[in-house]
Amino acid sequence: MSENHVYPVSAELAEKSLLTNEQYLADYAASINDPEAFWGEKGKILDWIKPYTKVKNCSYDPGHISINWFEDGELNVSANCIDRHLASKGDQVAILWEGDSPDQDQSITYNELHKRVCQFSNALKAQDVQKGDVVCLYMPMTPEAAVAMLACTRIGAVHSIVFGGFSPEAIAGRIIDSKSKIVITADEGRRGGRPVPLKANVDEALEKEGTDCVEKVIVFKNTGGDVAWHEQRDLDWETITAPQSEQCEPTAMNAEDPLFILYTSGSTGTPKGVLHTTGGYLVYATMTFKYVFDYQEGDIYWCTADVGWITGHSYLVYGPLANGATTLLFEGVPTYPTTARMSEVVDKHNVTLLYTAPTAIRALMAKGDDAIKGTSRESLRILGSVGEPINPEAWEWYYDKIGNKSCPIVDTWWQTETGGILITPLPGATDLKPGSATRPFFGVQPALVDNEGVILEGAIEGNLVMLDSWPGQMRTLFNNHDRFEQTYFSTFKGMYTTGDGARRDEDGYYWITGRVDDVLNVSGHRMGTAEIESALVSHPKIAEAAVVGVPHEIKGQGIYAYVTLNSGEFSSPELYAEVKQWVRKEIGPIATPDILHWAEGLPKTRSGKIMRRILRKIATGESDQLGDTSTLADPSVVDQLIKENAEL
Ligand code: 6R9
Repeated sequence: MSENHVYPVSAELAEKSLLTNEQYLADYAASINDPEAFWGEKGKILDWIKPYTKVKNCSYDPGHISINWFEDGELNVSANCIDRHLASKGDQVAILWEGDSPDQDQSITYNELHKRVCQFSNALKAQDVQKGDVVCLYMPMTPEAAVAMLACTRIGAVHSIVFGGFSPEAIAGRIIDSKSKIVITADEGRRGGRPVPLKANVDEALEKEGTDCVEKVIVFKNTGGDVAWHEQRDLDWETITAPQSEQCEPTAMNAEDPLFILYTSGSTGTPKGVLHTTGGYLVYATMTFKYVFDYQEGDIYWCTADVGWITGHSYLVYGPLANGATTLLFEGVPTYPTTARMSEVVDKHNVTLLYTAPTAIRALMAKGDDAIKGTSRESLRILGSVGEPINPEAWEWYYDKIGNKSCPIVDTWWQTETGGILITPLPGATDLKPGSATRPFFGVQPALVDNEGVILEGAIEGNLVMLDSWPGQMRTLFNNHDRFEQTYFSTFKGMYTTGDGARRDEDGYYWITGRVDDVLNVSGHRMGTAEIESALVSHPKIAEAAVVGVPHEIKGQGIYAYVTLNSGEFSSPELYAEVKQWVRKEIGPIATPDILHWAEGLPKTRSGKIMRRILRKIATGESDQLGDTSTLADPSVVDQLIKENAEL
């Protein structure tokens, strides 16, 4: 599809949306010309216990990276997400829960949510959880996940959510790094008709060395499945919560007090603990939710992301609830029990705003009209996409089939680190081009730079950076400010490095081209090649491994792993399966390699550096475009790999 294919905003849409293009342009200019005044005003979207007098205090100067917003203000996140809505919409549904099985659902009003969160907050307090303590959540997609998050924020505890698909190894790593005091989990989760052994995974994680910071494990009985019980350590959610008072005074938090830690993959080393703080994060999540989804009273909003990812934090829980919206939380998967489940859920709950990922869209697209069979999806008003570049074919299918050619698509570009959406269309303001995330949100100053950090002008491609801070920006890496500075501010001085490449067209629209570093994006999940390699080489028979991404029709990127065995070891179909299983167990199912390539040797420079550029070309069958190979220590390795690839 050509980029000239434009879907202009209709006069009718502009009329009924919160913002027109003229308003966007004027407000955007104001937000850049005077961020203090702009955000000083917009910060009032929240209720403050103590109003701020300072708005922005940020430095991108090398050696002094420091980011502060609304720094003398005080507020409470759960009070903003719940209490302030009680008077006007206490009986409105806050969380609409749809179970894995279509006959299970729940509607939780703001009044009910308030009660549940207060009781659970008191239960946490009774376990001596205090302001600043880190609480690890390893939860299924049930309302209790949101209740636990909000309860943490109510008492000032810092949550660290671990995605329910991660392995015991991965849980342990995050518990150790964050020094979690409590773990909150469930007996089991449910996905696609199958149980997920959450408690068993936690039990296994807590057997690992270094996890003795954990004092208690709170277990929500979700499926009633059989689980081991450690009398001294395990607590039943219901038993400790039911007797608690239904009132719990929200703790006043400074705007810069930590709100949560969320681990994400980088190009090197272990996952990084991205730290977000209270005031700026919530202002930004609330503002972006409102304008990007054009939120209006009566909307039913459904974000399909898991709470274990940043999208599940900002746009499943905090952004929608701070706006007083009804947010749908779905336990299952888009194609169970039928291919049309996603569309069926839309019809069942009259969803008006739908936010999902390209990988889900492509998986449905592969099923053709079965994905919408027997459904009308007439309630839909706006569609959203997040997590990876959406190819124009998938965009068009989403638009035509799911949206009945009548809903604008907001292709939202952002990252765990950015806290909220940075580049996105706004429904009534932005003409759409399939495949483009279009223009910056208020206060966001993207730029493209060359590899030397020189800012590029006009229609051009380059490294995507941000020239100044926005309220939702991460503040540091938990306990590792040096790594924070090194990772995000050292490649190009004085700017935030996103790690993504992008192209800007004649209209100033941004087209994200993907990661420029060694980070893969598999089904919208970020995976560091280094993490997968380190899982591979921890296998006793493996000497060396190199992982690259290859295009994958549904997942966006697939994982292609070159594996060199120890001398004396031989490849076999059994070992192939065993190695895949090994990675699955070390990290989680999402990291399972798609292809293993038994390699006798890897292409290296004379200084011993693996030449990934060459490995990528071989993996994608472009061995006629290897580029400069003059620095190779042993060129015959490459010929051998090309031969082996052809035989895979
Ligand atoms: C929110 C989230 C971040 C990386 C990011 C980029 C890719 C996200 C995108 C997109 C193109 C979009 N990405 N949204 N690429 N178009 N609309 O996904 O956070 O898990 O940290 O991933 O995902 O490469 O750098 P996170």
